Amino acid sequence: MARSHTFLACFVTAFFLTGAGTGAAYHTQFVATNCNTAAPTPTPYITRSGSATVALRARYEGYQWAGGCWNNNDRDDSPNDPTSDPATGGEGGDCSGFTFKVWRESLTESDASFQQWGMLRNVHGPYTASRFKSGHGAPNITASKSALLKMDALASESHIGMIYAPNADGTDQIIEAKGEAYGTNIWTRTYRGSSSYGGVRRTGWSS
Ligand SMILES: [Ca+2]
Ligand SMILES: [Ca+2]
Repeated sequence: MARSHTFLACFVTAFFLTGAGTGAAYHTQFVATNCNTAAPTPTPYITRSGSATVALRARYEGYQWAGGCWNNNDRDDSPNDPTSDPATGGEGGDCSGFTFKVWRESLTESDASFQQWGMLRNVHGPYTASRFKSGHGAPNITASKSALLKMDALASESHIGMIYAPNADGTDQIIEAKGEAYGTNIWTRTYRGSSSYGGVRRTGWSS
């Protein structure tokens, strides 16, 4: 995927975050038809393995720029949306929205508590990939790439993916919402070895 395309696919501005979920959906009408605005459930006990299970529900589902709502039928219900439009209302998170939900974060940036969002709860959260990379938000810190664990993340200025499992050769199996043409899945990536990427950790895990 060309760098410019990745940037386009994953960079979400505050303007678009403000508008996400309120714009008129078109194309497949996935969000308008299926998604909700339910309050999250506070969860005092959170594990990395449990978070991986949450992430796997999104595997094989769609990708939506600025999105954050998906089902669990192992198909992209909103393929081929225009990649230049964050308001198409299709299925899926984008890279940072997917991370926000899997890490069970609060919409309040000063709140580091764990908040469980339903799959069909359409929410992106306040963070872009770039902001995750910088450790913005009370739950998030930058971390040494050599110390990263399962469900920590690797982030660049334009993309973020979580470590599903490290590989023996220094690459990782990354679970990520990659782009309109790719959806959400696990791929072997070399982010850990790339100078464009830094380590990011969600703090506060129970185990
Ligand atoms: Ca689906
Ligand atoms: Ca889509």
